[in-house]
Amino acid sequence: MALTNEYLKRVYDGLAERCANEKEFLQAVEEVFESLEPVIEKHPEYEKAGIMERIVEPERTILFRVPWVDDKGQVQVNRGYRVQFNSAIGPYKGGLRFHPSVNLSVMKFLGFEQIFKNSLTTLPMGGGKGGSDFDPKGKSDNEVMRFCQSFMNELYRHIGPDTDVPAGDIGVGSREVGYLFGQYKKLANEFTGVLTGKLVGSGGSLVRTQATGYGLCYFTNELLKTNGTSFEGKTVVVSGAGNVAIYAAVKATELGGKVVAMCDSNGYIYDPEGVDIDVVKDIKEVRRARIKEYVDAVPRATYTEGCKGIWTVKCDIALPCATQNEIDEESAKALIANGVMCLCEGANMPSTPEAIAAFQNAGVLFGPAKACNAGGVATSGLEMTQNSERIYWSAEEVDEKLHSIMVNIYNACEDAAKEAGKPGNLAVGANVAGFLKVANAMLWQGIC
Ligand code: NDP
Ligand code: 2IT
Repeated sequence: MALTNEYLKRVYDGLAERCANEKEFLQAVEEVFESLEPVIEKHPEYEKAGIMERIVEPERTILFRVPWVDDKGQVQVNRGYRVQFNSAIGPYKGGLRFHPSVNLSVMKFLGFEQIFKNSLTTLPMGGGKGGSDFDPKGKSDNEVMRFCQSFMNELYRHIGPDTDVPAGDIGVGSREVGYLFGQYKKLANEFTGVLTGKLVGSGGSLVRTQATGYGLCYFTNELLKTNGTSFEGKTVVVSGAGNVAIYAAVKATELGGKVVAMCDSNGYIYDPEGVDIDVVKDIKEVRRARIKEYVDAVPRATYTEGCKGIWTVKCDIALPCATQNEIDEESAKALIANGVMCLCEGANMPSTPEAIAAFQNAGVLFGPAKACNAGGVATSGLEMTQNSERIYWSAEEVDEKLHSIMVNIYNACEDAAKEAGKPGNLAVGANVAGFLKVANAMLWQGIC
């Protein structure tokens, strides 16, 4: 679909010219702009205040050198990023990704999406993202520690509990957050909630580890319920085997689904009896090994090289939880041909625009990432609240709040989709509902 609104088209075309090399960023912007056409037509004040020109430009982009010494005594240099995208409704908030594919385009797409996702949570958090092209895979703990310390030596001057609060994402889990937090504490000489995803007992919130995966299933469950069904008895495919995938698989199983396939970037496992999540946890969380080892522990399962093949596994519900653009049109068609009835996105932007169109045309129930995976950052927001209050909530209390936030997000998306004349289109609903609060805050704060 091409943009028809004159203002949106002008802003998008200008951006496409200036950011011609930022493919992922332009993809994320175009998807949001397409959804916002009816809103922009209805609110000429947004054009007058240059809201769209401003919202696509990060407030600040920090790019820095991260030098460190490997175990052989050799100097290594990586690139560090922090994109402080929008602070209209709160301090910048969003994860850090350590992966060789990280570049400015990836950082900006993630930061841009984060603005609307954080708005949907209803908590006071602006949007940001950061990371590095550093690859933690195959590095020793000491190498990871030295890298994290060097990364924080620069980042610390740009962040703070009321300024910018990073967290984890791909390649950044509890180990990395620990090293980053330790170095921040040393440099700033303060113990504050400057990062989320901290160790429970050292400022961290219960349920943050599980939150993205659990939240994804709470959202999916609402969508299924609205359509008169549930996880009960459904076959589920979950891509990835990291933080989001593992806890999505746990909750989907708890809600009565049978998870039959999971993957990492090398290949996928198929277990017709239902994946034994404890085995996956041991491989990925404890031993940091490869998913193919699953078949050593569970001989009834099979392993296939290549992660794309996971989308040829027959399922009722698909939960992509690995990375951006992991589902292209061909994979979408394979899922549809195999009878998928619901797809909810745990990863950020896992479906290409062509794949989304295919799902929507085929009547597949579709839950967009910025709504479906908002449970992670929402629980980060709850961690910030606990840190400010200098108090810890019980697991039950956090889980209950997470659950009600996800139900509220689902309802907000449904209502906004209806209001925008696209009932049932949760992708439109998420963009519109997320955008309005940010745009109105920007209007209220003047041109800044
Ligand atoms: P992890 O690093 O814990 O796990 C990532 C998983 O995805 C691994 O199994 C990894 O395989 C696989 N993966 C990563 N990159 C690729 C790739 N290019 N091709 C195929 N597989 C890949 O990350 P998370 O689980 O935290 O993040 C997964 C997704 O969820 C990301 O899109 C992230 O942005 C999103 N997300 C995360 C949140 C969080 O709270 N952590 C919150 C909201 C969204 P391998 O081990 O082989 O690299
Ligand atoms: O994409 C995301 O929302 C995250 N990686 C979580 C961010 C956070 O601040 O908890």
